[in-house]
Amino acid sequence: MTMTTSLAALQAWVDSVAKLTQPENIHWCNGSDAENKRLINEMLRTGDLLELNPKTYPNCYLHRSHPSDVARVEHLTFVCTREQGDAGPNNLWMAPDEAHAKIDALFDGAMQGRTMYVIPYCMGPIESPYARLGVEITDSPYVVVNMRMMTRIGTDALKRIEREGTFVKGLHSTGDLDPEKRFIMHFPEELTIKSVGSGYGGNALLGKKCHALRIASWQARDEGWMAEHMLILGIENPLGEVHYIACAFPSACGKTNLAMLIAPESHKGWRVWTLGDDIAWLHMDEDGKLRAINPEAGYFGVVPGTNEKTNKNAFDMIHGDTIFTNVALTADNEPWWEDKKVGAPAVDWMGRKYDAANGPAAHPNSRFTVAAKRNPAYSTLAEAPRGVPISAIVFGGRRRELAPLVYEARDWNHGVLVGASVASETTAAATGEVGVVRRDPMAMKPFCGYNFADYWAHWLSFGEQSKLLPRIFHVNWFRQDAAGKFLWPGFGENLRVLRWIVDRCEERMGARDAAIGYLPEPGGIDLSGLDISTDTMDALLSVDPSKWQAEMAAVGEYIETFGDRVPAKLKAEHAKILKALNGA
Ligand code: OXD
Ligand code: MN
Repeated sequence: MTMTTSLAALQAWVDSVAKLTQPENIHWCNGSDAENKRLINEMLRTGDLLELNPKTYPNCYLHRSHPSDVARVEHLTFVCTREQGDAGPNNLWMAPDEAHAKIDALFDGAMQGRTMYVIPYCMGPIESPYARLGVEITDSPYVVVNMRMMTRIGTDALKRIEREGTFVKGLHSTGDLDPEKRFIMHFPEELTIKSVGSGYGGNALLGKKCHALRIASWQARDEGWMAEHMLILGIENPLGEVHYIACAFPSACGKTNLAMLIAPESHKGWRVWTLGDDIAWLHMDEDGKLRAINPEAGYFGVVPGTNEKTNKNAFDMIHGDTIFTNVALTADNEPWWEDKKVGAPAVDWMGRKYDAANGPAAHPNSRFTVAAKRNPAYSTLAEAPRGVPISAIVFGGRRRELAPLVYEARDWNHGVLVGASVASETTAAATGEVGVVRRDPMAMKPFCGYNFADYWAHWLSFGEQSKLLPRIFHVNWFRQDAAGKFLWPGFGENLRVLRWIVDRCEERMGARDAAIGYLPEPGGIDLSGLDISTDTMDALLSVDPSKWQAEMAAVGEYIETFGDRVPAKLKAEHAKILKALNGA
């Protein structure tokens, strides 16, 4: 085999994978346009991609995945550390030797007759000191073209890998898509990922969840930074001042929509800039400020619900250079999804003639993949090597009741408890029941590559290092009335809540001191031009002490399941809030 890299460790790994998987060809990806075109043409030939209407959706393609392979599979996702306690009760665990043996047996000969692609990639701007490197080996051309949009792949990444010598090894094979032979395994101590039997984004685009969250969270703990499931946005006021905010919400809870928000009519001169829609890497700078980069370079977003009103930026963005996965088609060969508001489905996501009796036309977790630069609200600071300083961290979940529209933690340690207490109704982003409330600390339940108790200790350790940390907030856009109607209009109107958050950070806004933290005072949230009653606002900002006592008791029980490793400081914060609630 011809030598294709000067880094002996990388070449040796590629050779050993080829020996195991026995591909027909090996292709090192350089990330060029020509290479991308060639792969797309090949997939058009094999039927892996279908071309969409070139007039209205130029350079757009549809991919249909196997119907059993449409979401992340948390029940098949493992963290394989030498000590089980290091993976923690929040992860499925397998001993590394056993895991390697099990998964290598599935990789044995898995690439026969296929091409093996070697994708060097960089998570983060290529010149960023905060960026980290990886190489994904895959037998899926769909993975290559998606990774090319989602990360920075090719020659420049390879050069940096060769210079630094350290990279995350990710091995992926689509296998035969038999759900019985599907595993997503992480070996954080070896900076290694092995994924077999799925072509779905979160399982197969290894730079995303597997590297940038599960492995990176481990690396971050060791190196003193944070890898989080957070969007990053800039909010610009009419004076041109910009504040940067990082928000952690569980999957399919509107991170992409918030990151691309368009100010409502009532807010002339306000703008939101997108830096990232899913993942933030946070580092403390010399002054003690937290700075964020988005390790990704594209969006892998949920399509249903995207329309001119809910997210015009996304709607416009995905009219070109986009790969759709599992959407429906109109008679004009345009992509179609529920709530698109234009057109009608002719063919469903499985390729059948559309029949409402078969359920939604597009899969509820159908996705778009698109380069971030296509976003009209894209902030060029997403390319800044040192990222942006973060003023506020915002947690949130999908809660029909209980959690108010917004509240602020008293300080960093309390904020860590607020993050650890996040719970949300499950969505179609992962296989399993939808709509049940589950604990999802920091929106990282599926993504934290180590024991949550240690992760909370890591979060708390930042509070000891700096007095200039971001303030921490919690939002809930999803509160409903007794009839199941959403109380808050959401989407562009969420800007009003972001403004309150920025005003709090700038110390130009008072707050009501409640047992759970600081809440907006009456009039604190600017409601000009919004048709919402005082009763509704009262309901949105109400804190029911007995429901909150029950909630905090449940949080306490949940934290206890992590045993002795739970930091005493977190328990002390919990006790404080419980006491305040009991006195309320
Ligand atoms: C995602 C997810 O795809 O969280 O971002 O599932
Ligand atoms: Mn996500």
